[in-house]
Amino acid sequence: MTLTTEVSTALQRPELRTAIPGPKSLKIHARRQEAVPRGVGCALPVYIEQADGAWITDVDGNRLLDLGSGIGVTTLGHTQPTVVAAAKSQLDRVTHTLFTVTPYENYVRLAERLSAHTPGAHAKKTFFVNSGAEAVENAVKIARAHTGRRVIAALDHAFHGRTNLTMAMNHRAAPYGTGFGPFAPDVQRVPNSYPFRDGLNGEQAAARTIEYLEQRIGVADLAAVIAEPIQGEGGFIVPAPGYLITLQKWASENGVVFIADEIQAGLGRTGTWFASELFGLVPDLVLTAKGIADGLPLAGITGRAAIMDSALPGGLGGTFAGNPVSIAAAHAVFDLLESGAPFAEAARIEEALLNGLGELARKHPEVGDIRGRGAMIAFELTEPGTTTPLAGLATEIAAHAASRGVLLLTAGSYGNVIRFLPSLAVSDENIAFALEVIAEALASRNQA
Ligand code: PLZ
Repeated sequence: MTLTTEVSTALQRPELRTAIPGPKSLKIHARRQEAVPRGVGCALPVYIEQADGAWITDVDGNRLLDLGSGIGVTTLGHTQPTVVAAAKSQLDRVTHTLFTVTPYENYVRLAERLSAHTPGAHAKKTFFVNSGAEAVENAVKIARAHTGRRVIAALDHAFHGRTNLTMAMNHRAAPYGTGFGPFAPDVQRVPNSYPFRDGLNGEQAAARTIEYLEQRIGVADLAAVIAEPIQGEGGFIVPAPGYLITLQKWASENGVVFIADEIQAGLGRTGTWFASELFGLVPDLVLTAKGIADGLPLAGITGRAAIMDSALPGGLGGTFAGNPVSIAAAHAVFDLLESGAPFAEAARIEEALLNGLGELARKHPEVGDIRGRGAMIAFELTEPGTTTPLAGLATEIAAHAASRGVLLLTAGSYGNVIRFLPSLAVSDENIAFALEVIAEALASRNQA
């Protein structure tokens, strides 16, 4: 199994030829400001020409260590050779017919594979759409059709997308919802479990959530509860043990569909096929996207067969939904995952990051919380000994890392989280370098 190319494995540190961003990137960026609206944000204005494994090469010839993987998409590495080969070979055969007009077998086979690998041995069905937000939208349609109920409950600190329905489900108004209303009705948010901030154990946090569900919404109107098993944009919040399973049990006793949004956490990212497994969950519906095709657009909705068949024929789909090239790439991803090797890499990365960050926290009390699983690890920056967010420090660390050739993403409802979402091709040496660079940023703050 190859997760890396020869070139990328050889590289231990970024290779910088210019300041970051370099002159060519800056020129393109100036054009972009004229051509593209500012609402399309930009974490780091380096313009990319080529990418392999955990490395991105920009137009100025700088090779940067990518610890974000396009927000958790190229989990098996950029331009992973078997994925690229599968997509190329599919391109030569057929690129589009539309599955709902004249279907193709690779769609059916991927549906079988996703149904086989999602948690639970019950009968399942799967269909495909183009993006994570679309997967969430479709899960809501199905849950409503199945239950005959209206309301969808999402958790505090959640992120589910940028469409009209999903932006009503996000925790943060700015920038995701501000000015974009009116919002979809019958979406309610309820408290989550956030051990670092609420100090509640799983039972207590679940009791609080359930009280909101019962009193504010009422079971008679509640179609579904949707949860990211580990919250992504919210800052890799790992719920207290027992929280999610208690919530799932309550949902199943009350005829409420339990939806796991595995869009960021699923498909090998946390060292298991699905993050749900870490919490013993068997969700009614499981949503996948991002890493499913290692960079090609695709998303899946998998669920109990009886629930999935609630929509009328023609009620689900979309022109590009289940594109054959994306699906071919996804089969290569599944082949790699079935080999088991990616899970071992995720476990290795978890160990390297948790050890390194633990050391960092001992020297720098601003590192208030370290959490996550597998190659989905984050730390939250707070005033020492408190939960007061230090958002500016997260921005400073990311900016310093960028100047040293390491692409780090921030996250969190308070903007004070640094998250690692590397590809599984990242080496221990790469991680050590990234941690060194973060330590530099923290040390320069202490001197200031
Ligand atoms: N659910 C859990 O993480 C996308 C957002 C990037 P789409 N997260 C990255 C950005 O700033 O737009 C995401 C997610 C979870 C749903 C989504 C939405 O997936 O493929 O971006 O629509």
